[in-house]
Parts: sequence; C-alpha cells; structure tokens
Amino acid sequence: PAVIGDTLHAFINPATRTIKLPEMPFSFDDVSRLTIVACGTSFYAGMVAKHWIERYAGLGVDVDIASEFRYRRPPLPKGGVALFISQSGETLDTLAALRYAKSKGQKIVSIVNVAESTIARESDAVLLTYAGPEIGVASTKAFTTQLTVLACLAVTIGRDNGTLSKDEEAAIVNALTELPKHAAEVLHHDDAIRELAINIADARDVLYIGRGLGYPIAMEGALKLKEISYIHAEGYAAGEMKHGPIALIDQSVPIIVIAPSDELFEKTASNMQEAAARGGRVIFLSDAQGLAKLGDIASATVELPKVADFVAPILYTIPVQMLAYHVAVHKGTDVDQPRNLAKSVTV
Ligand code: F1P
Repeated sequence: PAVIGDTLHAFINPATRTIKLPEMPFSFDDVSRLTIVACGTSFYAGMVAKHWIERYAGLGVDVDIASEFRYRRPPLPKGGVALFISQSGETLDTLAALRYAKSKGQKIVSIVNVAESTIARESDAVLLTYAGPEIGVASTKAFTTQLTVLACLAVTIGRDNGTLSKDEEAAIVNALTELPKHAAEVLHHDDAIRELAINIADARDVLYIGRGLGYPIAMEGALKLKEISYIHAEGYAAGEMKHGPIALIDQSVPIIVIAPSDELFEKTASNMQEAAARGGRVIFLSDAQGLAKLGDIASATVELPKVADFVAPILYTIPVQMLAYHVAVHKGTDVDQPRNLAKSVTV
C-alpha cells in the first residue's frame, strides 16, 4: 500500500485530482503507434499497459519481450516512441532493445525504479517508480508500482488526445487514490492465503487463468510461483484453455482464477466451470458480486474489494504474489534469493 501511495503521490495533483507527468521532449499526439519492450515481470506490466493505452487512449501498442525484440530487429514507425520497463534499469536484453530502437530514430521513454541506472541514463524521458529498494530477487512491489505509473501514463495520453473526458479522468484518479486503502485490505487476507498456499504446495503444476486485464496478472502469478517456489505454473488467457491446457486438468491441478466482476466476468466464469467440471481444484479470486454468483463451485475463494475495472489488475496482483510467497515459505525455499536467478540479468 505504501509504495503504491508514494508512486501516486508523485504523479497526482490532489487539489485538481488530475495526473501530471514530467515533461517529455515530444508529444504523444504525434505518435501513431507505441512500442513497449521489457523482460519478465516488467513485460507483464507492458501487457497491462497495452490494454489500458489501447482502450482508454485509443493508441495502438505493440508489446514485446526484449530478448526477442532485440534479435528480431523489427521495423519501427517513423518518429515513433518506444517505452522500456525495467525494475533494475540494467537488464541487458532490455538495454540492447533500447539501443536498437534508438538507432532506428525512436524517442525513448523508460520506467525504472533506479534513477541512476543505465536504461534511465540512455532514455529521453524517465518515469520513476517509487517502489523503494527491492530486496528480493523476484520483482513484486516493482510490478505494482510500474502498473501505477503506466496507469497514469495511459490516462495522460487519453486525456491529451481527447479520448478520455475530464470526468473519466477524475473517476480513474479516484479509483487510483483509493488503491492503497484497498491494497491494505487485501493484506488482511494473509492467514487465509497462507492456508490456501499450504493446500497447493504439493502440486506439481498450477494453472492461472484470467481474461483482459486479468490475463497478464495470471502470467505474473505463475511467474512468481515458478521463481520462488519452483512449482511449474502456467499463466493462460482463460479463453485459450480449451486450446490445450485443459488436457492437464485433474484433481491434482490447482487452477487460480482471476475474475473481478467486470464485463468479461461471465466468460471467465464459464472457463472456471469447465475446469471445475473436470475435477480441477479451483481457487477463485473475485469480489463479493463475483463470489455470490459462482463462489460455490470453487474449492476455495479469496474475496477482494470491488474496485473500478481499470485498477483491478493492480489489486489482483497482490494476492497472487502473496500466494507464491506463502507456498515458498511453506516449502522452505529461499524467497529472497531463489536458486539460479539474479536481480539484474546483465548477461
Ligand atoms: C526483469 C526480471 C524480473 C524477474 C526476475 C529477473 O528485471 O525478469 O521481472 O522477477 O527477478 O528479472 P527488470 O528488467 O525489471 O529489472
């Protein structure tokens, strides 16, 4: 809650309830398409941003993994802008991708947590997250603060190009401002999430599913579980389940369903029913409205506060990260220093 609040504090003017980002040496009005590049958790932040920027600002976004982008060397739009997201600001693939984009004449914006990092230094504009030091190797609060900054960026682009009205901006600003309070409420579920974690700690595979803004959060949940508890996990777009992963489902496979009661709820709910019908152990993350509709078919539920659709991915990240944390603690793995992982991947 504190670092989301700190990040919002940097970008929201509480008197006018408007978002104010630092000056950029270009205008997004002149940009026909935005390219976002990052690795790991930061890449999932880019996936959420694609959804926000396309939906709320009407600007098309390509989002790519840095290690693919840098070697594929795709053509980039003339006078385009490329956005790089990195907690450390030192990830080599992301830096190499940035240098490629720069060589193709792109304006470079970065979102980093470390102001003195190489990626920040080589950017035309830097948006800082205020996550404070990330002690653990696996990014956690870096992700929620990256999302917070990206939310502010999406609103700014949408407002400046006229896609988003003043009232819509104010409604999103209100929802963002409430987030630290809601995040604190989620932390109160710690005991319940620990219990869930103990129940899934023996699983060999875990599936995470979500739709729309919930899809990247499913991927983030699966990555965190892999990174710190060494359980194989997959994050899937809920609608993709029938194209393969459904074959995995039996009583031994926990399925974590991320489904706030938004416009896509019914669709995700039907995927959840398919999973439950095949004996899968469904763990359902939703708000009171969603749980009232379908809580019964899940083997376990976590009730989250009802929030505006726009901010839900930030909130739903917290329980999936907590779940991974408790599984790791229960298994006795090193949560802060997982095997084989480095904080900044500079090779
Ligand atoms: C990216 C990243 C993290 C991940 C892991 C290794 O780092 O892949 O997302 O959790 O710890 O590094 P960064 O570019 O965001 O610093």
